[in-house]
Amino acid sequence: VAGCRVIHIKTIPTVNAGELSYFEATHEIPFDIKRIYYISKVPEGTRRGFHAHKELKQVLFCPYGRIQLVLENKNGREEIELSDPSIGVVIEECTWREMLWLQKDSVLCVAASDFYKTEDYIRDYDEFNEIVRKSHD
Ligand code: T46
Repeated sequence: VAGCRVIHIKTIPTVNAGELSYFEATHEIPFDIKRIYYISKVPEGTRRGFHAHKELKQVLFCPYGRIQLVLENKNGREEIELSDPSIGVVIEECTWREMLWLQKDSVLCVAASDFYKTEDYIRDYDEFNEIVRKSHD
């Protein structure tokens, strides 16, 4: 969906020894990173998320496994599969997200624009829709 976009994380392969991916604070990431967190040890078929953020922007990436993202904002709804360590998704504020673990133990890493603030969460889908509708007026 517009406002969210896939980015290519710079990745250096080493012959027969895997690859190394990195990203630096460049124009690729439209915010300063204040927090890193990751979600691990998740059974296959688990769904998480089901919320949006009022202000927070994030980059999501999956260094191991396969995770489906469902993103929804004022521009529509989109599904993106994260299964390549060199791919990230920038998620802008006011975007509803749902994550489905397609493979056991897949790891979801997140770089966020701010510290953890409970008051920034919109956990009610009706409230989210109301905010999106108002931003259209
Ligand atoms: C998001 C998606 C992709 C903290 O104490 N500090 C933190 O920095 C975070 C992220 C969470 N928490 C606590 C809050 C809950 O008690 O950890 C627990 C699990 O969090 P939550 O249920 O929000 O997890 P997800 O997977 O539904 O959502 C998380 C992030 O919260 C959210 O911002 O965008 O990952």
